[in-house]
Amino acid sequence: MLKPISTIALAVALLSGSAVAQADRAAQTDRAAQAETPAAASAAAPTVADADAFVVEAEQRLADLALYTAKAAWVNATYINVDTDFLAARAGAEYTVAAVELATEAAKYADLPGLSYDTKRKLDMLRQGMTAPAPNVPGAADELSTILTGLSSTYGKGRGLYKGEETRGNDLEALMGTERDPALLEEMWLSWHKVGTPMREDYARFVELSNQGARELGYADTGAMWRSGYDMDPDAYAEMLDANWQQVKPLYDQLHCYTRTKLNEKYGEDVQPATGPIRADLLGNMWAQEWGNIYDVVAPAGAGDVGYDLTELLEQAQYTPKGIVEAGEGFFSSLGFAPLPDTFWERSMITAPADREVVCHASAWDVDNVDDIRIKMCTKVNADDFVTVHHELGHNYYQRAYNQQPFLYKNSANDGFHEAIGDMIALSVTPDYLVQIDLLDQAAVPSEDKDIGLLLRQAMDKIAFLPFGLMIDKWRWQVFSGETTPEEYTDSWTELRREYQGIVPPGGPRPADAFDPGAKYHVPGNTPYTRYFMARLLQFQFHQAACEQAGWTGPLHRCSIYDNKEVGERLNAMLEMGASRPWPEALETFTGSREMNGDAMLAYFAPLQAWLEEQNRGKQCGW
Ligand code: X8Z
Ligand code: ZN
Repeated sequence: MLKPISTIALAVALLSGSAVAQADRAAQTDRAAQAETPAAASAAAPTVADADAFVVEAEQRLADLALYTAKAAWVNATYINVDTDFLAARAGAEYTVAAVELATEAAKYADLPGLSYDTKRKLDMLRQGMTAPAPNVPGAADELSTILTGLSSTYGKGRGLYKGEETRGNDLEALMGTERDPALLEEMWLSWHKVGTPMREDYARFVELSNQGARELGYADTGAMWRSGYDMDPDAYAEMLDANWQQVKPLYDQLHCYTRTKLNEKYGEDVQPATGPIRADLLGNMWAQEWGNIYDVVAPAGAGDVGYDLTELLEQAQYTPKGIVEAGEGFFSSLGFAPLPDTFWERSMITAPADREVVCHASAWDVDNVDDIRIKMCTKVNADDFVTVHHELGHNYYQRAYNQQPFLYKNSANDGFHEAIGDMIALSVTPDYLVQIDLLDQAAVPSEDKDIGLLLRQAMDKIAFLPFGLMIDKWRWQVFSGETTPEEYTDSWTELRREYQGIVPPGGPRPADAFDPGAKYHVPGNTPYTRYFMARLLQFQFHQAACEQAGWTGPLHRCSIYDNKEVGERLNAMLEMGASRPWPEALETFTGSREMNGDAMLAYFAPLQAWLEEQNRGKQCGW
């Protein structure tokens, strides 16, 4: 990872980092010529030995800075105030200056003949692993870092309205899942989206600065730099994502069509017309990114229904937030992973503190790159956070698995892998598993005739997410390339949401000063988002492979790898590789395939797809 780049990126990068480098450009810049490390200064024509020495030094320097930057970022994210903003911004700027300097110098060695595999790979990583490169102008790194810290803290401190009362973002998120009054949903949606309004100018300035930094490093813009981290040609990467989306889109279209019908039946033509896009606030999630919370609205009539609700089970069993984290740890322990260290429990933030501002958006941290792993969540006792806890712990167990690797390999095979591990574990949260951990009575395990209900519940989260997972960076890539100007930020966002997700904002056209992208964490947090799209596909590939390894022959959605040490060992073999090899190799290690695609996901949902087509027969689908 050239992990942290900005304070915010740091938090994120520490949890999932940027991916592996593609060395294809990076021309020598002026700065490269001016760089003054001993290796560079000593020889006009650098040697392989110089390159090796440079990489060793670079890793040490970044490791030292990463520790300090991570601590500043942690304090900031868990106690937002003017002082921690200052400290986090300062630390982030120092990291960025070092990372840019090293990227520039790495370019000088990258094309030397005779480099070892590792030196070459690490040079490539040094060149591209930044999400917000600063230009080499005095004060630019400080300005960039201050902007990003400010954006993240503004998001963290954001409030919206519920029944006229000021409400924290985290609480609104949960209410969007349970509230069914369209007027109140609209109130929450509209008020929360105002959190973006004051960010627009700063965001535009961030785009300008980071683009300048990216160009100095030889990239067309920041988006091009982001796309270059995947062990493949950057254009081929974008094409691979599009092809994957086309593969799964028919299933999304069916789910959209079916869900729209159910919403129309529930709310009537005035609130949700039977044709056209879906109103974004009716789908049980602030961003309409996952729809599982409205499963009750779409559940198959009568016998097909699942028969239990995970949130209710957790409440009935009086689970606490910490209890959910313990359940997550229990799953990983059952696979043979060592328990979380004491420091995890001492240092994590598991619930929202009452007396200070924090960034509630969940994240997992690897503060010292050894075993100071932590999560930061404002955990609630509900089904969403049950899954999110497993998601975050997936990051932590990955981080610990690769902690023997050299610094630049302390990362996932690509950033989608990091996002997929905990989700893959959560796919094993089957009814039978819930019985094993005493959450569900054996008698309440849904019978085979309820499979459609189980699949639909899962699809509402997993399939619904796919276009959202792709459109965020479609939007950002256009912003970075200049195709979308600051005046067009929100219109282009709304347009992409309509095109990909088939949704529209409630309340008519957006106000002229709106900056809706700012109301989604990863935009002010500057976290690249295609990782989550990849993770949706990868988690099903991992789940399918794990179930095969376990000898499972039943339907994939009933398979749980709980308690299977052999699968755990094989999973660990992939995790401990870190970023040392190109991602197709890591994928092959665990699944036997080098291709990322939607095959496993479609296999999992095949019965549901047929059922949806049946339900939608005669309907005019699409929007
Ligand atoms: O941001 C996250 C995690 C932290 S890496 C909670 N996720 C994405 C989101 O919430 O937008 C997980 C699913 C997608
Ligand atoms: Zn994550």
